[in-house]
Amino acid sequence: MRMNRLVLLLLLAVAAPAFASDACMPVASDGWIRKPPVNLPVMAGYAKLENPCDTAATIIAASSEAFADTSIHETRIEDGVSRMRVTPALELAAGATLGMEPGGVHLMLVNPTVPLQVGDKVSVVFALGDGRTLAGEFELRSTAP
Ligand SMILES: [Cu+2]
Repeated sequence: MRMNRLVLLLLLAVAAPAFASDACMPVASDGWIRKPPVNLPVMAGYAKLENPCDTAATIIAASSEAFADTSIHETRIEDGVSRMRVTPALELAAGATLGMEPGGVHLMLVNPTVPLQVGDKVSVVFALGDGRTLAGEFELRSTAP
């Protein structure tokens, strides 16, 4: 039952951006979500974002059916203290690769809408500045790979 629902969410997210399918798109790969050691409603997600196109792209938002709230954060050291803040936009230059990694840019995933366990896969949809969307698959893991 639970897996069926996740699969359905995944299919919906992949099927939605049906237009402009032949145009060059950035790619989100190697997505994973760190499951907190205790049952906290906040998780961090990471992925590799690549722009293989010859024009720049901008990621302006992220969302997931599996979480009530999803945002893009960046961790920075300010005055010796690690702080997170919401990133308004991620610029991906032509040909650029951006690693969302612990200690840097990450997804902040708040309040899961379905019970999530290690090994589950959820879809996260990134909104581009030009109106297109790109979906990435994120696997729940207990620690870093
Ligand atoms: Cu954060």
